[in-house]
Amino acid sequence: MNHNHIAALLISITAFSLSLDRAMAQDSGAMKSMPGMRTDAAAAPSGSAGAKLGDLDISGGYVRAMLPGQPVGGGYITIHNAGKSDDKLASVTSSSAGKVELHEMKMEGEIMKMREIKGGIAIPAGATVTLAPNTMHMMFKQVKMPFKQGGTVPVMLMFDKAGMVDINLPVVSAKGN
Ligand SMILES: [Cu+2]
Repeated sequence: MNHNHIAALLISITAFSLSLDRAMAQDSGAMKSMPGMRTDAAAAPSGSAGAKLGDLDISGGYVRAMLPGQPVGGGYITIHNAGKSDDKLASVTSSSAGKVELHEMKMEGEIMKMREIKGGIAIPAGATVTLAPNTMHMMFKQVKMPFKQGGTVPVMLMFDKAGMVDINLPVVSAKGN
């Protein structure tokens, strides 16, 4: 994908969400007055999992079903730190995978690449950190049984301050919905 293609893609996405906003605004006056309303492609699918752990509000957790032959799985989650001290997602483990790594997506020249985030993900006081497609994800390696839509994948999240929490992440479609 070259820069022109990316620019064209961004323009078409913007045009799409603009026309969608307009359509919704026309659809009902009530919707217009909802400031939180967004056409957000990275929104977590319905049925996603969460938990409360100390000052942390964890929500929107899910994994994607794995396509045949796909060796690794991807998972996403949102963490809000309502407390006054910084925290950090230090590591993730799962009984469904030999190991779970934290990865980030980065443009290297014109190619989107992922790489491991060493040392965990900072969750600053007051911040909301979202692991979402195109930003960060949990990468499941040495997966025992390929993730199937409708199933669940148990994870244990370990935070430096808040401690650890078990969450069962639902498996949604490979497309993420
Ligand atoms: Cu990855």
